[in-house]
Amino acid sequence: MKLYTYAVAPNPRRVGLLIKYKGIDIDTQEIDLTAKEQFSQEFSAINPRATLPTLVLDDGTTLSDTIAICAYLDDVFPNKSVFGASGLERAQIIGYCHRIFMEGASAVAEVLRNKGEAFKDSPLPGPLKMPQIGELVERGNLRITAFFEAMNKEVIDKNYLVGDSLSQADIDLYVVLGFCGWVRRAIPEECAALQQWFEQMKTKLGE
Ligand SMILES: N[C@@H](CCC(=O)N[C@@H](CS)C(=O)NCC(=O)O)C(=O)O
Repeated sequence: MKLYTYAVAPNPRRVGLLIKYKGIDIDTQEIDLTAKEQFSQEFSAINPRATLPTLVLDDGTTLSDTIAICAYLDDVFPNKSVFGASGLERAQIIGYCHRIFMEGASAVAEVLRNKGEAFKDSPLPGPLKMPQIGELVERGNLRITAFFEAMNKEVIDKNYLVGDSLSQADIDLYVVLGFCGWVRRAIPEECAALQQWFEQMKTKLGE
């Protein structure tokens, strides 16, 4: 199999930290998003959605959604599973990953991509061209505040979001809290449980 990635970007980081935590080795190629390499003819033939990460299996099957890639890799490399010890834990972990993506990552992307030249005509990932909407920057910031508050409640008196070991939900929350920094949003002081959880997770992930 081969992983196409751009290691510093948030969705690729969700996979990168999973790979690092599990200590697995995968053939990897960097596609430079700042150079718009995702739109090259060569990469468009691999993933017409032009997004990263993308995992191509040996039989040619392509996975182009982070949660699908993570679930697949966890299944193929079961050592140190990050998808739970039971069916219920697996469901809870996937639920958190979805929520963190929808409420956190997409709020940050709303702020980041609806202003400035870098994402002009490209407020959404992929080849779709459309105008930026300035008002979404303000709404995105409100959503980030709500995300911090909601996640603060989720981690009170908890080492991990689900169960008693590190999961993909923890990796995703850690990555998205870091992504908030891209739009100069730090975890607020009043979210002390979340600040503490983030610092502890940094150590656990060897960051
Ligand atoms: N559906 C994808 C979305 C991944 C995504 O948005 N990746 C970003 C990098 S974090 C990307 O490829 N952006 C390409 C672009 O901005 O054109 C997933 O869940 O993995």
